[in-house]
Amino acid sequence: MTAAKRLFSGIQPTSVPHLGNYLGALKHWVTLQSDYQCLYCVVDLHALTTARNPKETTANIFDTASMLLAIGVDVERSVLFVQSQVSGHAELAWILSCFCYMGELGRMTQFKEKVGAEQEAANAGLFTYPVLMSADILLYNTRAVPVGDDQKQHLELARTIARRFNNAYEAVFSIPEPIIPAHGARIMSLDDPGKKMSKSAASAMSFVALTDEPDAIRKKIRSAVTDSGREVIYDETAKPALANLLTIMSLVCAKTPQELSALYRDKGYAVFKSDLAEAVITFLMPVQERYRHWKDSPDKVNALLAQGAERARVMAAPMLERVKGCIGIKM
Ligand code: AQP
Repeated sequence: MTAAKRLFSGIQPTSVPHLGNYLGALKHWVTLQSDYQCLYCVVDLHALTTARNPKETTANIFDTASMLLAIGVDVERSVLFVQSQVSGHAELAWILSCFCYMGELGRMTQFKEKVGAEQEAANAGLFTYPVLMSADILLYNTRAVPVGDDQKQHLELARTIARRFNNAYEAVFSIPEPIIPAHGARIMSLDDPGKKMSKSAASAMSFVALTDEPDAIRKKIRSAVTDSGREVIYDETAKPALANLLTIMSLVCAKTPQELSALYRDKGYAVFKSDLAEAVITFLMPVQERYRHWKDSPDKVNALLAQGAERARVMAAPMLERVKGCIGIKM
C-alpha cells in the first residue's frame, strides 16, 4: 500500500443497488481509486436495523459485493470487505457512542424520516446508526468519504464526534471530508419526485435496480411521474420530476441537462422517456454481464471478501489500540 490518503465508503446490503446509489456514490468509488487508498465496505451491521430474514441477509451481502466488483471496484487497488468481519467497527462504535449526544442523534433527518411518528417502537439501532457510521469512517483514519447527499448530515456528525474525541485527548482522528457530486447526489424516486430513490421503498416502480431487465426498465421509466405541460425543459422548481429524469439521462449519456433539453424540447415526454429507457438499458448491459459472472463465482467472491477483511483488520488495529490507550483501557 502506498501513502495515499485513505478513503472509506459503505453501502447497505438491503437489496440490489439502484441507479441513485450508483450515480450518487458508486460511480465515484470507481474513479476515486486512482487518487486514494480506498476501503469499500458492505455495511451489513447497518442493514440489521431493518433486515430480519437471515437467508435474505446472507444473499444480499453476497449480491452487493458481486455488484461492487461488477461496477469496477478493483481489489488489486482497493480493500473490499464486509463490515461484520472486522470487529473493530462495532467496538469503536460503542466507544464513540459515549462521545455522542442523544440530542444530536435525535436531529438526524434520516432517523426521523425512517421512523416517522413511531419513535417509541423504533429499534435503537436505527437511532444510533450514525455512530456506527462514524466508527466505520474514523477507524481507518479516513480523509475522504464519497457519499450521496442523504448522508451529508451523518458525515457532519462523524466530524463532530472526531473533533470532540480529539479535544478530550489528543489529535487521534483525521477530520474526514465529504465528497458529494455536483450532479446526481440525490436521485429522486420515479413515482414521487419529493422522495429520494431508495432500495427499501414500498414500490419497486420507484427505482431502477442495477439488475433490472430491459422490459422492467422500460415499464418503470414509461410510468415515471412527469410534470404538467409537454415541453422537455430542465427546471428543478417548475418541473422537478422531469429534472430528475434529465439528470439521470445526463449522467448516463455524458451530456448536460441543458444539451438534452435542447435536443428533446419539442419532442414530448413519451419520446424522451423511451430514449431514456434505452440509454439506461445500454448503460447497464455490461454491468449486468459482469454481475452475472461474479454471481456465478461464489467461491472467488467469498475468497476476495475474506482477503479484504484481513487487510482491513490489519489497517484498523493501530487506530483501535490508540483510541483504547487514550481512554485508558489499553490491554
Ligand atoms: N437516491 C439517491 N441518490 C444519490 N445517492 C444515493 N445514495 C442512496 N440513495 C441515493 C447513496 O448511495 C450510497 C449507499 O447508500 P446505502 O445503501 O448505504 O444507504 P441509503 O443512503 O439509506 O440508501 P437507500 O437506497 O435509501 O437504502 P435503504 O432503502 O436500504 O435505506 C450512499 O453513499 C448514499 O448516500
